[in-house]
Amino acid sequence: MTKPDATQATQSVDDGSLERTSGSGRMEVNRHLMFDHLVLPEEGSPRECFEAVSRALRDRLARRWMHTQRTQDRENPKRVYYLSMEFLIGRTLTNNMINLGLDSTLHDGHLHLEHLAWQDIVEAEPDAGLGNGGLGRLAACFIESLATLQIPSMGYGLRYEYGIFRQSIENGFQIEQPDHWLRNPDPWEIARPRETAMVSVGCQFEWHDGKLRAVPGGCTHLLGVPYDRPVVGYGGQTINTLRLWGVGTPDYFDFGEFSSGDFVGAIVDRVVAESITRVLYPDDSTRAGQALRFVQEYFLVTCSLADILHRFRHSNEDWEQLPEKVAIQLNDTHPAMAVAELMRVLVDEANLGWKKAWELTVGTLAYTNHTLLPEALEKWPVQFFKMVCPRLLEITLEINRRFLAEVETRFPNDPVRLSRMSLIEDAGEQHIRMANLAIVGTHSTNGVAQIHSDLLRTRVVSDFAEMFPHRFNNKTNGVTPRRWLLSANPDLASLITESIGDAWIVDLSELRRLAPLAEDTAFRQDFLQTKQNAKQRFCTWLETTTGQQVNPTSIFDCQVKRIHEYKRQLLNILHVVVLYQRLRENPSATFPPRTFFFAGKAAPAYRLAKRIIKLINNVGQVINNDPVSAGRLQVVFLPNYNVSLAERLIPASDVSEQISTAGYEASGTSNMKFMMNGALTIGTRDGATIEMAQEAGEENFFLFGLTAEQVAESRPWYSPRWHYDNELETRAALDLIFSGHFNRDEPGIFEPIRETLLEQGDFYMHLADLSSYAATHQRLGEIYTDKDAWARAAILNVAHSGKFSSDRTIAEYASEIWNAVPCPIAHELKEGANDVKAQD
Ligand code: 26V
Repeated sequence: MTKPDATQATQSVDDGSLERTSGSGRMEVNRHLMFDHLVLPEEGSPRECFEAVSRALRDRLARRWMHTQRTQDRENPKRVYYLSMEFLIGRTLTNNMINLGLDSTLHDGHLHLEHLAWQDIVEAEPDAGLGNGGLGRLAACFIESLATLQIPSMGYGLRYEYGIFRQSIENGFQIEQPDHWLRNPDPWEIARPRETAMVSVGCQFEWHDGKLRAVPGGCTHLLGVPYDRPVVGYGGQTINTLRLWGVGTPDYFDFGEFSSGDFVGAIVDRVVAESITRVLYPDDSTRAGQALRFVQEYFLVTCSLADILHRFRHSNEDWEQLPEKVAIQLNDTHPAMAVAELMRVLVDEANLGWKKAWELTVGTLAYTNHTLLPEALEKWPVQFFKMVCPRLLEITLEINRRFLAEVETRFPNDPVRLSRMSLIEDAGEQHIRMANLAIVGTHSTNGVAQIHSDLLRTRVVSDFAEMFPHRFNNKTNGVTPRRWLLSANPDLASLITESIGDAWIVDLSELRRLAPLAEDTAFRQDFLQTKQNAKQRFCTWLETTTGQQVNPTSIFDCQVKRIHEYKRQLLNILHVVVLYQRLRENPSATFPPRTFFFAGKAAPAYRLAKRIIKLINNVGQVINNDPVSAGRLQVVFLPNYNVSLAERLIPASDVSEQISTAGYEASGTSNMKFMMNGALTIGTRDGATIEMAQEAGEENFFLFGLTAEQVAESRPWYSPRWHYDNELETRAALDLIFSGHFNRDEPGIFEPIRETLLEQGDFYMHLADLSSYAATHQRLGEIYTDKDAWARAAILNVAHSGKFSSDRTIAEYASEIWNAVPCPIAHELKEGANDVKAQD
């Protein structure tokens, strides 16, 4: 390798167009290694090389990014804002390279960083795990699709210094460790201190000369500092922004106390205030009853609205135009305070008058619901509002007063309805019902799969659907095929492109053209070979990183998602025990070898979910080592499930487990990723799985179990005991588990699970579905041994997965909720050369 010198570096960088990169790409990277890290290229560590490659890439996209923003400013189109407490981004480097069209030019053989494998550089980037699960990952897929569709848009979220906790498994138990993902500087973020927003906390107001004024001394002020991340659309034309807010405190923070002499108190307050964006809440189902979470939500809403309205005012004179120029989507109720905050700005600051302000607020905001679990519907103590944002409480109470008057007019003499629909829950401590506020204060409420939208309308908030039938609609979720197929599974992506061209990358419905190839023997062979290669790659990775060995010819059966009772990992492991029992009773029984992969995190406070993790690990420990099952049944719990692990595992999977109690999984999105990657689904009729089976044809699917209606109907009389008493295999499996077979040295540890299943009514109806689940698995195993039949069904699944692209979902949001259209960005050819020159 030649030694770089500064002259060589600066001379060569002027040929940096996005389209032709190989030679100069190396020099840009070398330059960053030298000037940012003071190391020679051959000495760069994986982390240093990652930063240098990322910075070189960021240099390349900077002009396009600015150009996108300038074009959007000039054209003043309608902009879409996606407000979310979570963005589960994962890694950024590979994704941005692919979307910029640079994947084959910057890495292997071009960078001349021969001392490192490209994969080591990629893996030096930590996952940005700023989300809990599906809701956060959906937000990340959506902003990528918005950029790909060239829709002027921005994501707004929080810059948590600690993302979702790192999970390790010790003696079968989940251990949580902090995820300090920002320990090293992140090349993908750019701080924008000049666009800092001011947030006031705890302000009291008084009327003064007919205007509302903050009472002096009664407020604390926080700063919202924007950190921007580029969101590169496929093709690299549009580069939108994800703006994450970090908290800061002004220099005069708590000056009152400071000057009165309490120096230490003032510093402590500052430290407390600066913790607001420290950590992501790790609970994806039950409301963590903590004021800090409330302040986080308030902080996101006030910073983002101030920023959005500032941008709006910059290009528009008239507030009347707000709904024509701005669409704000609320990702769940987490940012639902936006209803009250937007009213505050329009009434108190713009002096518009209540009626006009309300019309503009409802016209601008829209709300997406992501859960049917009643315990996950947010309710905030009125006391929190009083302490943090008393003006928003006044406004919310006024919204409620006017709304209930309207309800009374429509449905006179129905006090029970009034109390159900009220924004205030009055049982004991008063709470604000955030879902009610979100429905009343927006023009659209959508669910995330057809069944979920239907249940939302007919069961969960039926009073509201009766009141505002036109506001309710469905937007079935989708995932971005760039990350989840093109990038995660390059072999399958190439096979597809060789067969039908590459239009599928931006129009996933093109995959339909694969359907006839399901009958083509050579294609089936290639398809199976691609899967086998992916499995082999996964095994090699697993062995080199953990030492664990897995049989690459076994069926890879995967359930990867948050650990939650309704998702029923317990049903899966019960079935594994049923299979084990069969082998114990009949060691010569034949079935194809299976590996059951589990991965997922349990909320740290969710005791039963953590006990389910322990059960899975203990069952694995015994089954993997028992001569009767070893080599035929294997259970693998992969620790620390995150986006990057999903990208490795999903391409290698044969079977996707989507086995929630019907009526509880709003949509699911990993189900779609598995389908695109050629796994077959075993699942209940729940969430988007129903629509997937409709697309693929039920004959290419393994559906089982009670439907949502049957679950609801049978609740009153359902008896898990009946199944225990009458189903031999069910009883044998439960008896084996609760006899202590899997916990010889840990007596009683699975007692909470026994109680849930057999004493406390088995709320999620595991035992109701176990026998049909086992029978369906039996059929699945038989079909797996018929390679042609399996390949045919898997190809047809891929071919019919087109509907589940987030491009389709976003196009529907754009036309049916936001009324937003693309704003194409024209780039001069070769402007990349100037990009780099400009810095010299
Ligand atoms: C609630 C809370 C409460 C406070 C602490 C933090 C936190 C975080 C999340 C939630 C609500 C989670 C709802 C959710 O994740 N729903 C999932 O959304 C996916 C995308 O629409 C969907 O595919 C899944 O079926 C659904 O469970």
